[in-house]
Amino acid sequence: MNINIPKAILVGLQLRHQTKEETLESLEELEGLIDAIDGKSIGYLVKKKDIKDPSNLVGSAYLNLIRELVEGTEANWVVFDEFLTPSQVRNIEAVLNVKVLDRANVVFEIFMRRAKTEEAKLQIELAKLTYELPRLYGFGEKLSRQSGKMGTKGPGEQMLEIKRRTIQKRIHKIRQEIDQIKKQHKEQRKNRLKSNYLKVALLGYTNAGKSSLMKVLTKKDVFVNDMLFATLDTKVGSKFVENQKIFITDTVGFISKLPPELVESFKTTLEEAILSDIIFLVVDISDKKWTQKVSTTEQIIQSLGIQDKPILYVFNKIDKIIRTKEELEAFEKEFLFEHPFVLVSAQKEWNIDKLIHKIRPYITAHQDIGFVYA
Ligand SMILES: Nc1nc2c(ncn2[C@@H]2O[C@H](COP(=O)(O)OP(=O)(O)OP(=O)(O)O)[C@@H](O)[C@H]2O)c(=O)[nH]1
Ligand SMILES: [Mg+2]
Repeated sequence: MNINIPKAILVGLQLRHQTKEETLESLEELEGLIDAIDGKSIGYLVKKKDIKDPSNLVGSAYLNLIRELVEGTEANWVVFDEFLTPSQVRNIEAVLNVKVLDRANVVFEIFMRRAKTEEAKLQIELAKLTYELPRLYGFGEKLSRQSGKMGTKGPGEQMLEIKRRTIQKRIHKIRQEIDQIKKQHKEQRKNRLKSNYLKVALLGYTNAGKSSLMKVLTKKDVFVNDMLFATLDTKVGSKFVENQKIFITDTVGFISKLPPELVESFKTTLEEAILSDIIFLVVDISDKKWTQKVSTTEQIIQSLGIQDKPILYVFNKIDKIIRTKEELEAFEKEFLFEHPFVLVSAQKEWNIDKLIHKIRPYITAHQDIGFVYA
């Protein structure tokens, strides 16, 4: 193993309402996320616990066990598959003597590395600071106790106050900058919204093939890559179906246990999706965990408040399950799913015509209603 690659031990909690299977699946995903920030998982631990320990999450005895493991394996990171408070991080680091990360840190790091446009960079910084701000409390308390005097602000508390104000100011500034960028985009969006055209949003788990579908449908040159969170910016392309223009939006991919601050700040990026008429919920059907990934995506769709829009489930990467297009028809007949769906391969361009066919009624209905947006 390359000595420059940090070795990570992963720690997951199995809480009262969870099965071991669920915890392991989440840990497996975390392994992929760590890979994306150039770390290497060397093993994982699952701690069964009814409630999280407020001071160090897993309890002191278990922490000592992790320390022994860290020493024995010379691990560089211990990554917890949870969201930790700063005091938990400090308490855990004090015992383990290595870098402690939580799931949010890893996700923010990936997003920061992937962000290309100014808007995406600002959104992520905003999410990160919003995550950190409430976590500053407690830190000052502890430091100010060291100052001794009662009733006066200790140096720790003053430091905390300065840090808090700096973060608040930065958050304010970022919001202004994002507003500015949004204003620039507004005109383009207004034209699209005012038009009678149908708007389709591609939503789904990261790596499901949303950008690949976008590319096939619109011929727009979007970034496609076999990595988590390849797309961080919403991109809009258009296509003509029976002489009618439709707009298609590619969006950022989802994962389970996404820090809520990130979902919140990505709402602006996902605005195009929020304003769409139909959702294509893209699923990698070759992924053995596709059902869970569908549920996660549905939950995020719900948190965006767009669950009542028509949703077409687009099962992609069917070429990884069946060998030829001829077999597809037989497979389709066997495949049972309770919502409207279509089986496609963006890579082989199988069933793309069928996918388009499915939205034809919406295009017609759209024109009949004569949709005009204010
Ligand atoms: N075999 C196969 N691979 C596909 C298909 N569609 C996409 N891929 C591959 O899957 C990987 C992810 O594709 P993307 O289109 O970047 O996925 P995405 O959903 O946009 O991912 P994020 O932007 O990370 O959310 C790439 O390596 C694609 O080449 C398909 O139909 N079949
Ligand atoms: Mg993409």
